[in-house]
Amino acid sequence: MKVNRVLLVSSPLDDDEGRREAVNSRCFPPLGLLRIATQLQCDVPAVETKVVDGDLIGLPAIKNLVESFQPDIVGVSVLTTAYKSALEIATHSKDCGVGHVVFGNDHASFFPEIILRRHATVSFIIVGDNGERDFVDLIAAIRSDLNPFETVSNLHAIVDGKLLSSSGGSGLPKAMQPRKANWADPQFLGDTIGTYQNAYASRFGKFHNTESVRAFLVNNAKGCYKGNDRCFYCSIYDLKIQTGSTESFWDLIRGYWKMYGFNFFFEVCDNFSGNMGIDSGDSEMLARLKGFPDAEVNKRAIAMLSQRGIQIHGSFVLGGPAENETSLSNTLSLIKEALAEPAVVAMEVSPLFPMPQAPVWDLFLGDLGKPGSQSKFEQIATALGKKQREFEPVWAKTRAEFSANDVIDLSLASQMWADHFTLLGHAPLQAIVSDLNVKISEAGKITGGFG
Ligand code: B12
Ligand code: SF4
Repeated sequence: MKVNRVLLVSSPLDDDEGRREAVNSRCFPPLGLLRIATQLQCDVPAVETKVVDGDLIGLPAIKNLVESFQPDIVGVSVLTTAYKSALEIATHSKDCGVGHVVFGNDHASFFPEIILRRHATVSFIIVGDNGERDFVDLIAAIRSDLNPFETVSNLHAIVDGKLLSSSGGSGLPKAMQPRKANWADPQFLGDTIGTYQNAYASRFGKFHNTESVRAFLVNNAKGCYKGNDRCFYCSIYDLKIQTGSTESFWDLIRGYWKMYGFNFFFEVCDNFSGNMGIDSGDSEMLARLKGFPDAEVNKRAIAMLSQRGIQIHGSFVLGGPAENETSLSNTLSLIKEALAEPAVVAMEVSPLFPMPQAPVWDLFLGDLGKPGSQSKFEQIATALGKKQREFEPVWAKTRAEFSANDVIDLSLASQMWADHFTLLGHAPLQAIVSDLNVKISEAGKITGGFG
């Protein structure tokens, strides 16, 4: 098939009532897509590639672009919170005669078969964290009319009613060599690079003592050391550790600085990044959420960062498993202390959202088969003062709503979680989150979050 034009779209956040943006939303471009576009241009230069950020331009503008650019292939980056928009983009693309729509990123990776069976508008799903390699191999295969399942890793599609899947890489000759261009070429952003950098500077510039900060994303390390025992709410598809060379990383930083004048870099590694997951001020809650039972560690970390002049974007989760008045009040005290700390420049307080792949998802659906799930559940049930059988009617409802379902109503999930798995309930928690957001703004910090 002829492939002259490829459009890569980061799906915009679904328009759900009450959803808030992250503190640095629209301050950074979609790095994963930029890296895919950069690699595509390098390997298949004949293809014209555009990258667009749905959160920046919105769904109607994306649809217009599909009409005017007339791509042969549309690749969509799909997170759980942006899945409904992604389906709309797929439908519109197919209506406009696009040859193939390809979904990638976390949400697509969770449910390839369900998505492909339910939505004929989605032609392929590439799961996992190596889009630079796998998407580029797919384009090359389609252009050469080769069977993509022989040359592309992590690929899924329905063919003649059957799910076809290629393995995770080994055995496929091209995939043996990862071709990860760490370089993400800012030229794909055109003028919008200024839009992002101005948004960052106007929101955070005052904390850098300068308005001339020019921020950009980089990523030299993926994955997390807690891969086998992930945090209770962690909904990242793949936590396998992958790192690039330190030398080429610094070359990259020097290159961005010299060529483009970028002078502030946000490393978005899964396990450490610009956002500090403080989560809770209660030791028992921290043990349940993150597996370390010491709220003092958080306080010491804040103090140490502050002493060294390192600014903190802190995030807190309210409504953890069996959250009660005491644990909440410990967290509220820590939030109060953090608000008085000048090094804390941004704070996100969110209710807990159960999302796929996270340990909370299994407990929420009563799927206790994984190692450790049963004992985790029993501890939480004891703290809630309930017997396992009392959860059966709740699980019947959560399974009916969320099992084997690609479209997740996150507001409902969060509400059902807080009502049945905490001692506080959803409505009071929501009220506290709203009140805290007012206080965070009044303290001169940037507010945002999830929920
Ligand atoms: C930076 C970041 C942001 C930035 C994004 C900037 C931007 N414009 O992209 C901002 C702050 C704006 C943001 C917003 C949000 N984020 Co965010 N974000 C991240 C973070 C920290 C890094 C992402 C990144 O750039 N990684 C580096 C690049 C190189 O890798 P990548 O994005 O994974 O892309 C690779 C593969 O996934 C794949 N791929 C990606 N897209 C595609 C598309 C195709 C077609 C193919 C084939 C492959 C492919 O190939 C890429 C290259 O290897 C991740 C956590 C993490 N470390 O992954 C959370 C994360 C992705 N965010 C998350 C969430 C929840 C949000 C928000 C809802 C927060 C909010 N309240 O607004 C919004 C959602 C925005 C949206 N439209 O969906 C969750 C998603 C969970 C889920 N199950 O979906 C994550 C995993 C954090 C977490 N711990 O849970 N985020
Ligand atoms: S939330 Fe962060 S620290 Fe926890 S398992 Fe996920 S990546 Fe690792």
